[in-house]
Amino acid sequence: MLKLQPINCIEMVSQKEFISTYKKQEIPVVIRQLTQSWGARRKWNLDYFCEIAGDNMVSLYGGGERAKGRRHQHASLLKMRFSDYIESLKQGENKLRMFFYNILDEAPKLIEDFFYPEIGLNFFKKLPVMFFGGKGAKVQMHFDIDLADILLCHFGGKKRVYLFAPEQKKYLYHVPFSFSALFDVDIEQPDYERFPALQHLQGFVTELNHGDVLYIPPGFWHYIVYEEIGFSLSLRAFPRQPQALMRMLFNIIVIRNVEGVMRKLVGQRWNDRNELNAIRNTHRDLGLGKV
Ligand SMILES: O=C(O)CCC(=O)C(=O)O
Repeated sequence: MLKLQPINCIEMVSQKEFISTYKKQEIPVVIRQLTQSWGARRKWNLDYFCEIAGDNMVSLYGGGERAKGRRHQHASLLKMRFSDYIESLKQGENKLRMFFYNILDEAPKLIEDFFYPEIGLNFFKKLPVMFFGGKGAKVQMHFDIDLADILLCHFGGKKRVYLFAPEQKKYLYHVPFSFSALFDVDIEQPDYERFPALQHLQGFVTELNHGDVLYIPPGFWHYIVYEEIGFSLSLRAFPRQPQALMRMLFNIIVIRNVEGVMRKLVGQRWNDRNELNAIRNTHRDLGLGKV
């Protein structure tokens, strides 16, 4: 059955230790006190965001639905005022999420509330993005197209994060021309009849609380469940080695565009074919018989 080990939690880390123990070995870790001196740790709550950016229109994603037909797989579901979204989060269960919200463009005042930590990563400072989610929101299993080293700095209520190293891809029902697993792959309630390969999966799990920072090594797959309303800031460092850089560019320029164009041209048949192939390829490669 699916094997999960808890992600190591430490209070603080020096640059030297971070590089040798975590970055070089690609081991995820939660660092609890890295945000200790940040204004964000004291200030970031729903009312504060409302004050800073309440009038902005924001795009919302998720809602427990996969993108169908000709709709882009990462298209937003709807737009609303940030303050209305925050109000709706306060009402209880809410699966709508804000995704990849670039605060440099959208709410630059928030930049004053954090620092780029000196832990040996060369951060890309034009992309401090935030993610918001309501109680019960889930993030489909995926890996990040830019293959970045990520610090996911979490605030607000608890959220559970599952991580899987890139070599676990063979068990994950990767949908061709995407960066995701099949939408129905639910790590918390795995359907081993439909997806028997999940039984071989090995990964990591942790619960992030206000102020915790999770290091996600490049290419790690992640699946996230918001237990409560939460918001995370992601700081990213792009790959520098030529091979990884080429893979990142290939993902961004080729794969993403092929998927976008084919969806537009072919529609749902393209999606159905890729979803079927996710199962076929996985079972074929593992010798699990025909679909
Ligand atoms: O925390 C979230 O809502 C999503 C984070 C994520 O998927 C990412 O950093 O790629």
